[in-house]
Parts: sequence; C-alpha cells; structure tokens
Amino acid sequence: MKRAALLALLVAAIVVAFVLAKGSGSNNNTSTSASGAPVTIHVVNGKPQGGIQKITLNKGDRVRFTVDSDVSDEIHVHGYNFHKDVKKGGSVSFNFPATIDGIFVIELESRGEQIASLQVNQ
Ligand SMILES: [Cu+2]
Repeated sequence: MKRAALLALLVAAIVVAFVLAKGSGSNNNTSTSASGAPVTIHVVNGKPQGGIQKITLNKGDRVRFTVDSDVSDEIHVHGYNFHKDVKKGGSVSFNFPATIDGIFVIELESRGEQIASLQVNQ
C-alpha cells in the first residue's frame, strides 16, 4: 500500500516534468516558426488558395508576405493601412515592422475579399 502510493507519486512527478518540458519546448517552436518567416498568398480566381491565410508573429518582428494574384486589385493591410496594387498575373511583396498588436484583415480591396489574417501578439 505504502509502496504503491510512493510509486503513484513518482509517476505523477514524471508526468508533470514531462508536460512542463514539452510545454516550454513547443512554445519555443511556435515563436521561432512564427517570427518573420515569409508567407506567399496565392490568389486564384480572386480567392485565397487554401482559404484565408494566417500570419502570426510577435510585435517587433517584421511582417513579410507576398501576394501573387490572377486578378488585378489592390491589397489592403488593415490596421497598418498599407495599400499596394497588384496586376493580373503579377505579385506584390510587403515587408514592414509589426509595431501594432492585434488581428488585422488583409484583403483584395475592390472585391472586399479577405485573403489573410495578420495576428500580431504583444
Ligand atoms: Cu480594406
């Protein structure tokens, strides 16, 4: 009985240690993979291929993404209020510092079609 209780305690301690180690490890992975890796958004028939793309990074990182589009439109980054034209079959790149935290819509302005969601964590 006593020995079983000790064993249970030991198992619990190992599980806690494992969860803590795993938790911090995956957090590190998330922040490194999210910070500043350039993203390409493909617009096909005026819509984002694979659905609305998520760009997640931390304040202070650089926001870097490219839109290649089969329609001509204007790319609008809400919150930061950047506008750039893209030609049919062309591409346009953005590269700016993430100075404002929050979740912002990136869209094809004239169509009102959201192509990406920019999430800047504080
Ligand atoms: Cu807009």
